[in-house]
Amino acid sequence: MERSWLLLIDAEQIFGLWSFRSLDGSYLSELLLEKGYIVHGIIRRASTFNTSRINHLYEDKYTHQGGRMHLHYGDMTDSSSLVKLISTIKPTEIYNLAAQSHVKVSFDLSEYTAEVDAVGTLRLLDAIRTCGLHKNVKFYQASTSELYGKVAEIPQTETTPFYPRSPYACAKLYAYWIVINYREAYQMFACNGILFNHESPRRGETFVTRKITRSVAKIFLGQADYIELGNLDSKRDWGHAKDYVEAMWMMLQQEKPDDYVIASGNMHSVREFVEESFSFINKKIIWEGKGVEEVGKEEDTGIVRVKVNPKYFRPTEVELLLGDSTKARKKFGWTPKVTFSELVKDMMTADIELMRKNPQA
Ligand code: GDR
Repeated sequence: MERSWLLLIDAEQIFGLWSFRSLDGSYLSELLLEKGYIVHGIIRRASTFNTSRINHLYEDKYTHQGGRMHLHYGDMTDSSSLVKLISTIKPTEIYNLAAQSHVKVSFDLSEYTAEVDAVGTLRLLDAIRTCGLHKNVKFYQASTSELYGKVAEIPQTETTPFYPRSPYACAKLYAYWIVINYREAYQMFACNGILFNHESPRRGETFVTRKITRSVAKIFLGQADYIELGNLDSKRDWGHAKDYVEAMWMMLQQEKPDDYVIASGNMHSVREFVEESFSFINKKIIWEGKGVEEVGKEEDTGIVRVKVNPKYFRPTEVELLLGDSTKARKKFGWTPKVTFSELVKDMMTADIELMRKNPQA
């Protein structure tokens, strides 16, 4: 296969850390390198090392030299950095995975979230035009199931109306439409992947699935006693990130650009995710109390392992999400391979190993 250039963007900022944290970025880089691509990633400057998820992709992980993986400094809030990178690299595919991607944090950093997630997408599209590459580049936009928010129908498809419920989702709504606008106005090959929650052992520690598997692993090893969570009734359609990055790539290989829902088609509550994680360590959790009084106890010992802390509640919550990815299946044969219990098993196995090696992790 002929080698292609690719520019991969990640500019996620969480809790003041500028870092190449993107879990999708690391899986997508692996997939594209396997396919013979040259991968260019954008990272933000940090005062600490921030490339742990992709270090294994370098030929020389200490100098980040050689091989087909390259990193550059750039930022979604800095147009000239985007123009410089695009004009030098001349990529054929661009995957915009850059975001302040934490929904709860977006209520605190609302303006910043809009700056990166909404206006940042516009800057990137405009940088492509400024470089005169809008007819040559294929563009992928990381859109999200959060757009559906207060859901109008179940399951959600490409035609379900949007009702965003956070500054994050509002910013992503702008990005979704500006991508469609540039597709129609300038005939750009630009696609929105409306991805539902996708997880893995590389998931950031503040997202609920990873928070649960890390804590249950610690409880199993005697390093922690309990976990504190927010809304246990919230329901999500969780899949494995490895499956979902394949869909991103497949979208850009089609004849025409379009928008696609990518989801597992199964929905579970946060409570069920907790139960499944504890069942991996042979513990059954029973629930007592209601609302903020609710606790999860170990059935055999009665020890409290789960507490509810209102500090994790969101001012406006997305109660449930369930996706229907029939369009992607019919158009390019995408189906998820990893089931819900396999996902939990993968994350639990990895976190037990991680905590065993490094209890401070
Ligand atoms: P989400 O993911 O908001 O769906 O967005 P997250 O894992 O943060 O929350 C999922 C649900 O779990 C509830 N919840 C908690 N969430 C967190 N983070 N911490 C807790 O302690 C907790 N307790 C309960 C939440 O209220 C929520 O309902 C993710 C992000 O990756 C987005 O960037 C992406 O667009 C969407 O998935 C698809």
